[in-house]
Order: sequence, then C-alpha cells, then structure tokens
Amino acid sequence: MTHAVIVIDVQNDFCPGGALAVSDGDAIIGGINALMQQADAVVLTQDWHPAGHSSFASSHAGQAPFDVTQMPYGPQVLWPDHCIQGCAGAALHPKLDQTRADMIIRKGYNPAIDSYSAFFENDQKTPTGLEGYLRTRGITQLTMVGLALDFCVQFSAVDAAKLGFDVEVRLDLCRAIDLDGSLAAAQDAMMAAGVTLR
Ligand code: VGL
Ligand code: ZN
Repeated sequence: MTHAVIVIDVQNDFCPGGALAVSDGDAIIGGINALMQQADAVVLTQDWHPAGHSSFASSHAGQAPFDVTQMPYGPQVLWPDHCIQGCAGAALHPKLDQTRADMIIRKGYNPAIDSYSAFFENDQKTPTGLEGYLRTRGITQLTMVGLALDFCVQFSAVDAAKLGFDVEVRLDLCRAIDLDGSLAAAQDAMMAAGVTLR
C-alpha cells in the first residue's frame, strides 16, 4: 500500500490576485506543505492552457465568463483567461514547497478540450497518463488537496475512485469556486463515487 498526495492546481491564477482567484485559495498552502512531508509520493498538477483556449469566454463571441456553452463533448463553463502556458499566472504559487514533488503533471494543453481532471480530459476519455504513472509506481492510496474543490479536485477524485484507487479528499486543504451550487453538487458526486471526504 503506497500512498500519494496529489496537489491540484495550487497556481497563482487560482489564488487571491489571480485571474480566476478562489477565495482564500492561498490559505491552504501551509497545511499542504506539511502534508507532503508524510507521503510516500507527491504529484503536483498544473492547469496549462494555450492562449485562446476553448474554455476561455474570450474565445467565444458574445459569451461572458461563467456562462455555460455546449462543446462537442458536452456542457462547458467558460472561464476568464487563466493559467496561460509560461505566464506568471500559470506558475505554481511561490509558497508551495516543490521540493517533495516527484512529478508535476500538466493538463488543459489541448486547445479544443478542457481538462479539470488530472486523469482524463473533459471528453472523459483522453488520458493524461497519470493513471499509468501511479500504477507503475505501485501507488494505491491517494489523498487529494488543492484548487478548486468543486472543479479540478472533484473531477480528479471521482475519476481516481472510478479507476479503483482508494481516494480521500482533505476538505480543510481545499477551497471552492462555488458557482450556482457547484460546491454542494461536488460533495454529493464525490461521496456517490466512494471518495472519502475528511
Ligand atoms: C480549474 C476552472 C478552470 C480548477 C481549472 O483548477 O479547478 N477550474 N480551470
Ligand atoms: Zn483551466
């Protein structure tokens, strides 16, 4: 039984002052740094979009941030431009201790498909490769933390549980965007998938 901490998207753009700031997003960083010290393995994820990404409202005439549009793969919330490859907003937060990170996996680089989950893009079938990485290292137990609880943490945790990993989410080490009840819906979806909320 090997245990990994998966730290989701603790990036400047999701912290106060960022393009898609989550309230108090930086308040969890000290606790995450401490948690990483106890893990067998640590993976960080990084939202990493090309400029003009299809998840940006600015890429769709007449649409505003937080509108929902229909993509070939289903409904998609449109976001302010954020986490653009190589820009300061996409960098991991400077207070996040990267020394314990074995692996940093990027996602959302496909211009036509968003990727909330660290395992599959939003078409729910294109893999990121993280499953193979964890399995080949013999990792079976995951603790997930980070931003945002109701988007990337939720999708990552649900996919991991569906793939058969033993998944726990530390609610105290996550913060949510909470759009139209998305936080309550995310907690229900995670519990239904067998994720332990702690
Ligand atoms: C996220 C919206 C858009 C997240 C990423 O990390 O939760 N949310 N891109
Ligand atoms: Zn994104």
